[in-house]
Amino acid sequence: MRVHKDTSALATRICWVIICTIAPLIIGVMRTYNTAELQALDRNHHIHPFTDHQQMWAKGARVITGAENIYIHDSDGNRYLDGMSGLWCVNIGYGRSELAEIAKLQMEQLPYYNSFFQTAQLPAIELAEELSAITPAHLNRVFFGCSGSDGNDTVIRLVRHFWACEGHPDRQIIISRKNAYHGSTMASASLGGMAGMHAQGGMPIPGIAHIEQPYFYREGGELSPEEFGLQRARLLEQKILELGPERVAAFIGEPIQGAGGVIVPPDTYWPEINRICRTYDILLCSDEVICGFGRTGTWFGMESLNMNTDVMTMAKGLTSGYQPLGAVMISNRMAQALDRKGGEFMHGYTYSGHPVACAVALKNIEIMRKERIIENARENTMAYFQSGIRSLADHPLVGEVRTHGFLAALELVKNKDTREQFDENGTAGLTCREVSFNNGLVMRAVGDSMVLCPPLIITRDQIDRMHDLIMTSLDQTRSVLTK
Ligand code: PXG
Repeated sequence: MRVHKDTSALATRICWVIICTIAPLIIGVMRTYNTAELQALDRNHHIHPFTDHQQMWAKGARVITGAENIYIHDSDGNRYLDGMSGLWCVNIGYGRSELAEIAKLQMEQLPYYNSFFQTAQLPAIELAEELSAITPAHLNRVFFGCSGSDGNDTVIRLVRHFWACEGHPDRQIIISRKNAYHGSTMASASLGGMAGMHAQGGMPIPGIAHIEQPYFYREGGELSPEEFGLQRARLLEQKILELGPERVAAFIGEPIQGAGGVIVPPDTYWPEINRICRTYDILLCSDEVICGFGRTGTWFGMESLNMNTDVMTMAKGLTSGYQPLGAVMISNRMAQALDRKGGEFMHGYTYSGHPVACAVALKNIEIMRKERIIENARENTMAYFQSGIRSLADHPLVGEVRTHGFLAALELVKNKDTREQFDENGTAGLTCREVSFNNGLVMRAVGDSMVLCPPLIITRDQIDRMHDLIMTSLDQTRSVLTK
């Protein structure tokens, strides 16, 4: 009897503890923040990246409160299929508790220590080794940062430092492409070729040159894709000769341009770029921030697109977006030169090799390997996704379909024969994005190209569902635009 009494008293106490701790939390959250209040606070205090604030304030920010698998939820209880993996990054999907657990463990053991001045810590050491293992054999040294943008700043400094070590300090110029996206710092945005970004704040910085992109649909003219690929690649050769090979350090490109609208280059493009870089001994930098970590069906885009990369930038999928982390890998040739003659590399960030971010990246890669996420996608779902997307070429609004791996773009046009756009302001894209959000699907609009980049774990059933939502959204967009 006594035991029974004690047990029930204990149970009552536990119930009270639960009620007293959880109820105020729930009530507190509900009372403190409804959507309108959150939007008002946001409006008053928060500067958003790449956002027209006047437009956003007119309707209020969409407040995202939770996520699982391939879905996100907003503060009004709506659920959306996230066709963009967040911002091209949540490759293994949302809600993997293993990543939360490893972050907690690492925070308890060593929440922070730096890698400056001859110190090191375990997660960064292990991750450096793991990245050497999963990248092609000649890439074995890594520099850590926090993002793709600072990674590309690091690329500029590393390649210039390398050439100085090799006795060619005049090899300073990096060649990039118009409509490329390499980040948002002064240097990485200058590397990028986004005219709108350059128009704000005095970019590009000196020492960077741009050539045209391999955008066949809009710029291919009468050429075949193969001829166009060669022609655009040979612009690199022309630029090198114009600047003088002794002044050029490197060429940088995304294997497939992501933020530029999923521009998949013709098959002839990268092999010709490889040849040109080899001929003039120009370093080839592959910006893998989007194409890395399985996005194209191999660990890195340089593998599926056949690039002879000397330097590789990665971020996003490195942690599946669960922690901010970036990395730059360099070839053995570069590493040896830096070892021999580099001295102190005067570059680094407080959070270079952050132990929590590195621990999360290691667990993310472990999950990808154990669950064969890339292989499964390549063997079971990517081709299925692509054939569904390709079938949308028949839709009256779709001028071109571009797809590779788990990347796709549907370019919307007013007239499929003439490729005429609805207008110059991306109205068609913005309309379609809004309509698809209302239908429960996140797509990104790059101008009038509707872009998709779903988590690699998406199943065939979910792809079917996504396809239906895209179809409905295209039909509704057409009704709005042709009203
Ligand atoms: N390189 C590439 C190829 C990228 O796509 C960066 C570098 C910069 O990474 P960070 O981590 O500094 O953002 C990126 C980022 C968009 C969009 O609108 C794309 C990116 C970032 C934000 C928005 O499509 N890509």
